[in-house]
Amino acid sequence: MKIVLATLNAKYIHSSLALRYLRAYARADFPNIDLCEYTIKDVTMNVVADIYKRKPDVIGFSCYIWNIEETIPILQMLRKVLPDVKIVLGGPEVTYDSEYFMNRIPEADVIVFGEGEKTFHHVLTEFKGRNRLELVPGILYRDEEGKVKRTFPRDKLDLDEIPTPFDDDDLPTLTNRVVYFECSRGCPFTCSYCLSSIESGVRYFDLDRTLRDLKRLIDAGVKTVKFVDRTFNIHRRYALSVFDFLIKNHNGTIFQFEITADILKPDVVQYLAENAPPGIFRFEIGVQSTNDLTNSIVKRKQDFEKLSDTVRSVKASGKIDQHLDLIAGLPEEDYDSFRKTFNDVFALGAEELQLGFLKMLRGTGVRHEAPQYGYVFMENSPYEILGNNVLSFDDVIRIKRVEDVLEKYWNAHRTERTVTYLIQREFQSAFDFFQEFGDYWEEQGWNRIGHQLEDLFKRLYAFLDARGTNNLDIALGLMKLDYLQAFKNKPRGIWWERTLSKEESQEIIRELAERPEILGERFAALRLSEADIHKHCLLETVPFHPATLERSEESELLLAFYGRGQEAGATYFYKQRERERVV
Ligand code: B12
Ligand code: SF4
Repeated sequence: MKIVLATLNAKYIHSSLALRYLRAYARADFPNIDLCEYTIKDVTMNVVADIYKRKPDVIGFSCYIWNIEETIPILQMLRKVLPDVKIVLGGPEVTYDSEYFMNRIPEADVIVFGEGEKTFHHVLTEFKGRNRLELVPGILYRDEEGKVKRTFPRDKLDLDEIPTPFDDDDLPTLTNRVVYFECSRGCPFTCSYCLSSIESGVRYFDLDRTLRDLKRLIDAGVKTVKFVDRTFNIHRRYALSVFDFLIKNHNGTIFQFEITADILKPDVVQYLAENAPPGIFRFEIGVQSTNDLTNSIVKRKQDFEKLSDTVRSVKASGKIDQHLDLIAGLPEEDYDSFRKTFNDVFALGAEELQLGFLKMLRGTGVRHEAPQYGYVFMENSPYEILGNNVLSFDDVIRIKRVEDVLEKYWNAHRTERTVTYLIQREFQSAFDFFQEFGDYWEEQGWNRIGHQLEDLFKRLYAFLDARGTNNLDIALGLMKLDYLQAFKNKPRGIWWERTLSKEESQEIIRELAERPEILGERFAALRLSEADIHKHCLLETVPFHPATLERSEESELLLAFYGRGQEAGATYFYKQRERERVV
């Protein structure tokens, strides 16, 4: 029996863990399985042609919120060109409201709900044998008259029954993609917007097996591993063992974890602060909302004080990047309350802050309770909200404008100095900066055109200028620093008007070549000749003292040095200029 296991990943860089498990579990009895990963951007016809040419008897498709709308047309075409093929669907998107999907997708023979490994194997066994699908727990199927029937749910698996999902011949295809990895299944929490809250209990893979699998990924040269455990740190000892193992064995692989920050114990943070190699771990922390009423409605227990302590301590360690998530549009969180949530969380200073909108996932509590809070939302996936009784559609689109500039100007790490300064000194709050800028961005029609790095800076400057921002020259100075930092080599052009004439620059360079100690010992130690300075340095002035950002009486000379073989960014040297003298 020839089997194709297929899915459309969100992007090429992602990979499907589910398909790898299904194959691993079935393979001993059904060795002829092709694992086919496409993306949601792939042309439907090409996907259909690729599956068709494999001449499968059974096709298993993995369905998620990000691919269901693109998967359905593929199934419709496959049914036409392979009329006898058995089509089996599984995955979180079809696990709930499965009858709806059996009706919407008449091409599907079977839908597997919940955990799929054992059930898929069982379905294949029935296809090969007597076709008694009514004996398979955990599915919906069509009986002889075409009626949709549902069987009882299957008991949960003992996870160690599942063979490792990572094959030796598969590993080379994964090195440059994100490899998803599970230590556990299930979440003890009950957040009503999340599918993981539906199933109770947490099960673990045997720790030694976990460490063995991780070692294989590291040895294969995989660049990024993302743990998909719902709350990685719920089991303190298990988590510490994994951290400890990775600290000793990481070999440059980057590991991302979803952490519940308010329960991460200070001793674990301290252990990581002391031992974690910089840049190897990354924490994703869902904060979602700081509004107590909202959190209690969605049954999310969260101690924001403790969460903040953890985020600050991790940040202070300087070793682990943190990515904090917010959800706009939760029940009873209106525009002003969301503004507060945003500002509370932004103040923690995490490297990234992601603002998403509530999605009414099939199967979740918030979807069941939607009428109670006046929700209107998209009919098809991703079921994003369009408003509710306290948040109008106008508010939703206003907040979308915040999301847009937040991504470009904060999460992309291009304008950190400038934005931090503006928020601290020129705007009432972080949210107000992003909102005002986002509104201006849209008014100018910039959301309809592309932009190079230089445009991002010019647009920020234009916005600050148009609203009559105080101390615009200081903001401009910081923008210069942020801009110059983005290059590995001396940039060819700059977007602002130079403050030093050619003659002045030449004179300064001559003087610096003769007396490099003017810029301090570190600069002198570089031993640059006049030609080197011309080639590797860029001279500018900024109107503030670099340490305090207070306005200097005389402008400050800035030298940006782009060293040979330097990883990224410029090294800056400063010198206060004196009246009557060039330097
Ligand atoms: C990795 C991941 C992503 C990746 C996608 C990777 C990819 N392949 O392209 C990225 C980061 C892009 C992503 C994005 C989003 N995600 Co996501 N994501 C996950 C995550 C963390 C892991 C998925 C995974 O591998 N799990 C492990 C495997 C083993 O479990 P599984 O996928 O459920 O598979 C089992 C069964 O479902 C079944 N099964 C699966 N496929 C098949 C196929 C067949 C034939 C059979 C028989 C059985 C079967 O058997 C498997 C083994 O038991 C899950 C949470 C989680 N921990 O599962 C959320 C999750 C899948 N995501 C979710 C959501 C809501 C999103 C977002 C909408 C979030 C947002 N930003 O608002 C976005 C979507 C973006 C978009 N474009 O619309 C929801 C799912 C909603 C849904 N109905 O699909 C989940 C479950 C999170 C949650 N708890 O609510 N996500
Ligand atoms: S949001 Fe996180 S903590 Fe809450 S139920 Fe989902 S996985 Fe668990």
